[in-house]
Amino acid sequence: MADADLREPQGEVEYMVLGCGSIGYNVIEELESETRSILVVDRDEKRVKDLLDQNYDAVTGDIRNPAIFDSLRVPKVVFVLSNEKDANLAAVQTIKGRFPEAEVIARAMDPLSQSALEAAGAEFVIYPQEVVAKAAVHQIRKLHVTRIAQRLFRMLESWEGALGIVTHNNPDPDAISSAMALAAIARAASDRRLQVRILYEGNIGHQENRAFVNLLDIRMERLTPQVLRECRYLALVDSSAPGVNNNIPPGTPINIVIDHHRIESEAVAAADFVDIRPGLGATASILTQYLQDLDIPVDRKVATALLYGIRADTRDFRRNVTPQDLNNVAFLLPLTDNDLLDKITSPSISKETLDVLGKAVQNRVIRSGYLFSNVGYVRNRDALPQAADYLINLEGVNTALIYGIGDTGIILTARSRDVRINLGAVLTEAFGEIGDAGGHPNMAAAVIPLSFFSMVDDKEKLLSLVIDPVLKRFENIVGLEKKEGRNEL
Ligand SMILES: [Mn+2]
Repeated sequence: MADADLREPQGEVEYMVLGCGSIGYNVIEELESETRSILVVDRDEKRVKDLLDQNYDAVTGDIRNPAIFDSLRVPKVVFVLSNEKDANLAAVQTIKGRFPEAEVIARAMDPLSQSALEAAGAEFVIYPQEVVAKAAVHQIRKLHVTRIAQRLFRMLESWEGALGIVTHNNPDPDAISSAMALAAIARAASDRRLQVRILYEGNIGHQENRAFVNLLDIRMERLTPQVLRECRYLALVDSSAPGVNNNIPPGTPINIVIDHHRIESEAVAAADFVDIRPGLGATASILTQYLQDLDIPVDRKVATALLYGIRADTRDFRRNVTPQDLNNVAFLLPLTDNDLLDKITSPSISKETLDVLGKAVQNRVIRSGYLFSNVGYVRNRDALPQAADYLINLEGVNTALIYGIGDTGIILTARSRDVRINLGAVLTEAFGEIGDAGGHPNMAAAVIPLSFFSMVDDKEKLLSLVIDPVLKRFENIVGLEKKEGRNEL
């Protein structure tokens, strides 16, 4: 091929820029830091002369004319950036037609030419107006977020005394890690003048959550009226108002609310600082962002806790997770303690959970793909869903209903792999009127209070007396009662 020989020998060029107005010029300036191996083609002779004066390689030519490429060696990367949409489209078509290997980045003049350029084979099409609009909105959001964190910091800076950080009842890793991070921010802001106390009610049931608290050595206190009086300031994390899934008496003044749950406006406390972002997968994600924005050093425990909090609330980054959450995870990753994280996620099973699992396996009754199992009296409710998760894997089982009796009533947990059944709806229909029920199509739970029977000592006997009509409601709705024969396993 003779085409390359027509020009002065210039060796291989890495980039070609077609059309060198203001955008083209900015691109070559940007590329300049890594290479001078750039060839510019522009039809304006004066512009080409200016570029040559600045020591750039440039030739005069109309990029609409396919013949100009006869005498030019087309490199791997071509920027098509003139401000004429027909010229850009023609150039992309010629290049893609003749040099399919070349990677083409093209400038669109409007949304319509954007799709035409893509159809012509451009690898990447830039519509500058859109890029500017996106950057502008992104920047202002970033600025707002940073301002929010700074406002929190300045507020904490001015406080003295005790700050109670209250998690929701039966706190989960999201709530606990958020409280830890807020405590770290409060300490940094107040130069340790603020005495920070993390408060909770209920229990920490699931063995993974207990491992989390123990291994990270998290100090938490019970939320008692006495402790509440001692705290001059109160913050709520992962819940939005006093009395909303926490034991603070409604009406108590709250200073800080940080949450990610979608809520009605009445359920948000009037506080000095409120940051509720239902878009995010976890409250821990919001706190992680504060730490980044404020440039506060994050210690290993806090980073590990936050990462675990985000992971748990998003079910291993599969539920309600946003790019923002993943950015925050990326920030935390190098700061976390991997060994610790491993230990939390594979904790040893507590004796009670093991007992419940054992009873669930032993007492199972299977009928037409439905597994029922009575686990008797249970103190730790979290054991039930774990048993159901385990038994749903049995061969021949599509739906598992595990039930037992707690201190206040009958507890049922169900799991299903059967796409025809909506468990949440079934349990609500069966038990919604006589108790609390709800859930998702494939996992649901119900609690039926037994207020009249709380005097009974032998809870298991009580359960065996009342369970038949209870199960009947479930069987009727799923249509199980019509099928004859009990093939117990
Ligand atoms: Mn949460």
